[in-house]
Amino acid sequence: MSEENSPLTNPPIPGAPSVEAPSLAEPVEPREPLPPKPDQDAPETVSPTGTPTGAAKTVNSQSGRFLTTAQGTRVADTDHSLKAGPRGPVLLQDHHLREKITHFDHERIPERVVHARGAGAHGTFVANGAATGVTKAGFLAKDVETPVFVRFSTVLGSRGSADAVRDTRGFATKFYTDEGTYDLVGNNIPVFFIQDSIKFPDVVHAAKPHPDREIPQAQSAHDTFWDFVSLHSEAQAHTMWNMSDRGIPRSYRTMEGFGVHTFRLQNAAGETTLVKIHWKPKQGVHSLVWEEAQIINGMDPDFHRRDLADSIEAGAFPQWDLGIQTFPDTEDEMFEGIDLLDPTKFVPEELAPVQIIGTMTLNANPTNYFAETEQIAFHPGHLVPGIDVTNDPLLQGRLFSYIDTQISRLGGPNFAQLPINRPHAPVNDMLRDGMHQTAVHGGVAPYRPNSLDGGCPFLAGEDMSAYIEVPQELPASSKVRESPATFEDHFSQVRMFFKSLTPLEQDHVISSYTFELGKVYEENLKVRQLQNLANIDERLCAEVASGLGLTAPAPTVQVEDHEPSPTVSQIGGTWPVEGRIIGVIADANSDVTAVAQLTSSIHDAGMVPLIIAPTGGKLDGGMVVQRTYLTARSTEFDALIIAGAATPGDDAANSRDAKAGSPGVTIDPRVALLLSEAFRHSKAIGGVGDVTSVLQASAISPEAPGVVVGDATPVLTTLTELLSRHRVWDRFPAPAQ
Ligand code: HDD
Repeated sequence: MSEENSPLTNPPIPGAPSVEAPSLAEPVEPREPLPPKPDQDAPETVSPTGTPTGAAKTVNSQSGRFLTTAQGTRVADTDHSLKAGPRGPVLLQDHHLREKITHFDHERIPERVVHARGAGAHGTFVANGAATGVTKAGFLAKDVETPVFVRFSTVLGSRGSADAVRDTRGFATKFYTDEGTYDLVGNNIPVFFIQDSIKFPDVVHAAKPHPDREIPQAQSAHDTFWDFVSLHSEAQAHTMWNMSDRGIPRSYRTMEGFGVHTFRLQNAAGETTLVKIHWKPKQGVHSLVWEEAQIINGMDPDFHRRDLADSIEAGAFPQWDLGIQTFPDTEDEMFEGIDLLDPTKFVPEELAPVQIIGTMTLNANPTNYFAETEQIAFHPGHLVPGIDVTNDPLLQGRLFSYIDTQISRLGGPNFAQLPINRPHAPVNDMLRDGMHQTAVHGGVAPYRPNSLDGGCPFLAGEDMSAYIEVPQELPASSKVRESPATFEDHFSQVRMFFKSLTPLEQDHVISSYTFELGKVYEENLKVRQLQNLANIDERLCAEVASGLGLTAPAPTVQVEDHEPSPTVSQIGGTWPVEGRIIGVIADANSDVTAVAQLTSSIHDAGMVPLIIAPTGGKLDGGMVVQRTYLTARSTEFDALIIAGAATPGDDAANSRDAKAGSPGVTIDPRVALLLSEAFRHSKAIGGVGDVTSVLQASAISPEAPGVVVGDATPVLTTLTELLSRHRVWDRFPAPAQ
C-alpha cells in the first residue's frame, strides 16, 4: 500500500474534529460518564387524563393531525381497500392495506407463562434512611426518592381471565435507581409451594388448566392441582395461605407484599445482614368473601384492575411501607430454628419485627397497557450494590428463569431497551445487535480492554458504586441432588399459621378446602389431602372431611407446636376508610336534602358515594344517578345506605312484576338482592328515615349487627366506624370451638 493511500495518512476531512493518533498503550484514565442516550429517557408517565407526572416523555405515536403509514406518508383513505373496480378483487399493490393488516396480525406477544394477568402503576419510593446501617444501597438512604413501576398479577389465569379468583397475587416492583434498576419480584404470600426451582415446571403444570380441555381457567379447584399438592407436603404451607382470606384480596391496594426469600444486605463497612422484605399497605390488609369473589368474576372480571386505576385517577394514591426483618448473617443461616434458605417458611413478626425503611406511593396510571404493563420485564437478579441474593435453591433457579423467559416473550435479548424497562441510570454496556436492537451504538470497540475507543468503558471500583457480589465462604461439600435436613419439617408452621387465625378466618379456611376438594373428581386425591390436613390440625381435617362426606384420618406424624403469630390474622384493628365506596339507594320519593347531605359528608370523609336509582338521569335537585337497579350489584360497594328507595305500595318504584319480601311489602327484587347480598357478605347497611319495610322486604332485621337506621349524620358516623374495621364480622360469628 502506498503511503498516500494508508488510512493513517488520509487528508483530514474539512470541518471534522481532529482525531489523536491512537496510543499503543491501554488507556488508564476513564472518560467522564456518557450522558444518557435518548433511548434511556425515563418511561413516559402521564395519567389517563393527560396530566404529566414529571418524568421525561417519550414520543407519542398518535401525534399530529394526519393519519400516516408507518413510513410517515399521509393517508387519504383507510376504510376501503384498493380494488379493480367497486365490485372487483382487491389489488396486491395496496401497501396500506397490507401494512395495516400485517401489523395487526402480529400485535399479540406470548403472554407470561405464569402471572399472565396483571395491572400496573407508576409511583415513587421515598426511603426514610432506617436501612443505611445494614445496606449501602443508595436508594435506601434518607429522603432519596426513586421512581417505581409496580405490576400486580394473578398467577394461574390467562391474560384475559378474571381478577377475583382464589390464587396467589404477584407484587413486582421495579425501582429505577441511580445505581441501576432494582427489581423486587414478590408475592402477597410470604411462603412458596416448593423448595427447589427444579420443581417449578411441575407445580405450574399441575396448577394450570388440564391439558386436554384447558379447563378450569384461573382456578386451583381441580384434580391436577390437588394431585400435586397432596403428594407434596412441602406445598401445604403455601396452599394453606391460598385457602385463607389471603387468596382473595379485596383489592391490590389492600395486599401485603413479601420478597419471600431471604436476601443478604451489605453496608458501607462491608458488614452483612440477612433480611426478609415486606410491603405493608397503609390501606390495611383486607379480603373479599368467597361468594362475593365468585359473583365479581362474572359481574366485573376487571375488578382489581379497575379498582387500582380508579383510585389513582381519583387521587386516592395507594401507599405501602417497605419493611425488613433482619437476622444475623450466621454460618448456619438459621433464625429461631427456622432455616432462612427454606422458601416454604416465614419468620413470624413476633420473633423479628418488621422495621420500616421507606414508603411507596402509586400516583400515575400507565398511559399504554401494552407498552408498560405488558412489556415490563422483571428479574430477581436485577440488584444494586448493597443487596445480594442467598443460596435459597428456589431463588437460585429464578435467577436463570426470568431473563430466559423474556427472550421468548419479548422477542430477543434487547428487552431492556423498551421504554418501561430502560434503567434511569446511564447504560454503557457492551451488549450489541440482536433482534429488536433500537440503540445506535457509536464506537468501534465494544470489548475490553481496548485502545480504539479510548479504553471505554472503564470498570468501576466498589467506591464507585460497582456491583460486587458479597464474597461468601462455602462449606466444603460434594455435588449432590438433595435438600438439607432443616428443610424437612413441612407441617409445624402450617399448623401454627392455622392456629394463629381468628375462629372466623379458620372457618373461611375450612370452607375453602371443602369447596376446592369438593370440585375434585378423584376420591383418592381428597383422601390423600385429608391425610395432610390431619397432620396439620385435627379439627381442620375433621370439618373438611365432614363437608366432603369422608372419614377423617388420624395424624401420621408428630408435629411440633409453635407459639401462634397473631400478626398473620387480618381481623381486628381499624384502618383508613379513604376510597371506600358507599352505594346510596334513592328514588323519586327520596328526601333529596338528606341524600345531598349524605353524599357530601361521604365525600368529606374521603369515601366515594354512588347514587343508585331505578333509572339513569338525575334525581330532583339535580343529583346525578351513577348506578341504576340494572347496573348496580352489591359487590361494587363496601357499604349501602337506603335513602328512601322503594317503599311498600310504591308501584312506580316497583318496576317489575316480581315481588320480594314479606306479604304486603313489595320492592324491586334487584334492590332486595342488592341488600341481601351486602348483608350476607357482612357489609354495613345504613337506612336514613323510615326504611323498616325495605329491610323487611329484603329479610334483614334492623336489629342485626352492622345495620344502622336514623338521621343521615349519625348513620354515616356509625357506618364509617364499621368500615374502618372492613366488615361486620360479628354478624355471622364463627361457632364456638
Ligand atoms: Fe416467578 C413471573 C413471583 C418463583 C419463574 N414471578 C413472576 C412474577 C412474579 C413472580 C410476581 C410476575 C412478574 C411480572 O409482573 O412481570 N416467582 C415469584 C415468586 C416466587 C417465584 C415470589 C417464589 C418465591 N418464578 C419462580 C420460580 C421460577 C419462576 C421458582 C422458575 C424457576 N416467574 C417465573 C417466570 C416469570 C415469572 C417464568 C413469568 C413471566 C416472567 O417471569 O417475567 O420466569
